Formats: sequence, C-alpha cells, structure tokens
Amino acid sequence: MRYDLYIVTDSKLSHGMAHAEVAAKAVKGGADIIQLRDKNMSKRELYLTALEMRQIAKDGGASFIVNDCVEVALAAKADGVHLGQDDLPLEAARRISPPGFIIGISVGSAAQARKAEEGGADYVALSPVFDTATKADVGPGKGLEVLREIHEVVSIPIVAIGGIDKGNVRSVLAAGADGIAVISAVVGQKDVEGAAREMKTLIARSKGKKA
Ligand code: TZP
Ligand code: MG
Repeated sequence: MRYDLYIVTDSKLSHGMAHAEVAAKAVKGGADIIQLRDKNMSKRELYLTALEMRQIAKDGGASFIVNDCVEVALAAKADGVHLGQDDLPLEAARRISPPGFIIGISVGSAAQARKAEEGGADYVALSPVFDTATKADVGPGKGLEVLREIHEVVSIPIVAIGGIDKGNVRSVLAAGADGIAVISAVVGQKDVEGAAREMKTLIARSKGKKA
C-alpha cells in the first residue's frame, strides 16, 4: 500500500461539499489514501457514505480507510480502519478483522509507536506533528524530533498529521515520515483536486521520485 498522500475528509472545512465529492476530487488529484472522518454522522450515515467513498477510491486506485469505527469499516468493506489511543484496542480490532485489513494507530510518542508495531499495527500516525486548529483538543504539535525518534524505533510506515502544508512537507518527509496526512491543506481548499496534485508533486519531488 502506498502512503505518500493521505487525505482525511472533514465536512466542516469542505465548503459545503459532501465527503464523497471531496474524495473524488482528491483521488483525481493523486491521493493514495482517503479516510472518512466524521464525528457527527450517525453510524448509518457513516456506513452509506463509506460505501460511496469505497467505490470512488477503488475506481481511482486509492485505498479507503474509515476513522474510529471498525464495524463501519468492516461492513462497508473498507481497506482498513484508523484508531486513536481511546478507540477500540488494536488487538480487539484485529481479532474481528479479515486477513489483510489495514489497521492504523495514532501515536504521540516513540513508546506508543513501538507498542503499536509490536501489537501488529500496519502503520502509525504521529498526531499532531505540528499545532493545528483543525482538530479540537488535539494538543500542541509534537514536533519533528518526535517524528525522528519514531523513525528510529519502528519499521512499519509512519504517517505524519497535523498542521502540514506546502511549506513544511519537505521537512516532515526528511524527518522520517513515509506519508503525509492532511485536512485543511487539501480538503479545505477551493480547488481540492489541484491542491492534492500540488501536494503529491511536492511529496514525489522530496522523495526523489515521480508523482
Ligand atoms: N488528527 C490529528 S491532527 C488532525 C487529525 C485528524 C487534524 C489535521 O488537520 P490539518 O488541517 O491537516 O492540520
Ligand atoms: Mg479516533
């Protein structure tokens, strides 16, 4: 699975566009992974939205991840789920998931990243790498030093999220991130497809490969 450009949807920032619409534009712009994240939808709405987004991702050659809700991810046949430190424990999610199901874990330290890898996580996401206003109560940015520490101790892919934009993406990759996850830098832009494409190109250039 490719982690380079990981787009997380957010209906509050997307200028009235639905999750699926944003996902379609982001995938067109080159997103490798699309995550459905919505803290206000009912499980039924999440499930129905997940079905639409799964198809969009599939058609565009991207992977599809559901935030928080393992049952929605499984029922909608998503590629995986993203879990925080207060969500269902990794081992419990793994127990009810089919082989090959991707489980990503948010971490805030090298110790948490190690634990996630030892527990069988497919990737870890350092959250938040920089200060961000997008997620309430997420706390201050952990900084690139913590990202470097995580890079030292885990061998699974590392995604960085929180406050990443065109201006700092190169430094985040240089500190050891395999993938860049963003909301406002792509989903919050008027031209979602163009913003995704620009970010994808920057990532590819920083990694010294083609987008
Ligand atoms: N998890 C940690 S920070 C964050 C999430 C969902 C928000 C990221 O949004 P932005 O706009 O890319 O800082
Ligand atoms: Mg969560």
